[in-house]
Amino acid sequence: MTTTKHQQLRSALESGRFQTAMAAHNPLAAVLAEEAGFDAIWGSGFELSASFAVPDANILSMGQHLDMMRAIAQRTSIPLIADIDTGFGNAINVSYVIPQYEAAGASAIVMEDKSFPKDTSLRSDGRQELVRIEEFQGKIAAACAARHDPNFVVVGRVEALIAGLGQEEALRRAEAYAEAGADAILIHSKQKTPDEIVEFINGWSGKVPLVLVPTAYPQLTEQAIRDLKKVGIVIYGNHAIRAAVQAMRSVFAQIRADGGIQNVNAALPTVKDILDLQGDAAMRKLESEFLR
Ligand code: SPV
Ligand code: MG
Repeated sequence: MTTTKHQQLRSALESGRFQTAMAAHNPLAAVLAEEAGFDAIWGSGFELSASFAVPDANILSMGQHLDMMRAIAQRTSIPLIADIDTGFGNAINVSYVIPQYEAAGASAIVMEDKSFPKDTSLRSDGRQELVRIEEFQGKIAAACAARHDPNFVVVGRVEALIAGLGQEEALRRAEAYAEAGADAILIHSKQKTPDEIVEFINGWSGKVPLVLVPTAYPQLTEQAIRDLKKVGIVIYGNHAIRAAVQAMRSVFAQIRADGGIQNVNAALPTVKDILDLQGDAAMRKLESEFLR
């Protein structure tokens, strides 16, 4: 029997095999992340919002995110970890949301303990309002009960450090969410050094593995994270969209400056490269088999 993407992710988490996940805002970014050797795709709300040029604050609908997750899962063979923000409502909404993400091909969801509509975590002076611990436990339990495949992974995301509520509250929430059934805990920090995260990790019981998103403290390398022991997955939360913005800005500016594409052309991927990424070979095969 072949191992499914869900099994692959769960067995890595349970056996302590460290996983890296790269953000994607569309299937092309996801294909490139898989090609680069990441273990999983992060179906980032921040990236998708940015790709629509709107804030990451539940401005996009769940349907827009879900459709993108389905498109990403169809074009990749590594597990997809879907960012479902706050779960789009209360525990009842979560019960209906999870089967849709599972059917779309996601292998995991990450749900955060903020109130709906959320504000993005890394914005300075963002509106960071958390729901009650018991309420979020209900949402975690609802997510676990709603999955069809027991290998589908439910990650509870603690925003207490982001909200400035301190280590004790963050640890209390993490413990409560693991108690409610979360398979892993994403602990987020926007401090510019890893100190806050390292302190949390040192205080963590280790009941379930942790997930980190080191955007704000990029100096924490994968090796340093591994050495901290309790972390199962590192997520690079926005590097696909930032790379895309950098590349487009630079190429667009050069074309304007040069008055044409004569100088940028050689430095860009070839059209053949893009055709390959589009899956051209598979279509040619279909043509030769079925076009009569
Ligand atoms: C995302 O990528 O959408 C995340 C991570 O949730 S962060 O933007 O850092 O909150
Ligand atoms: Mg997000």
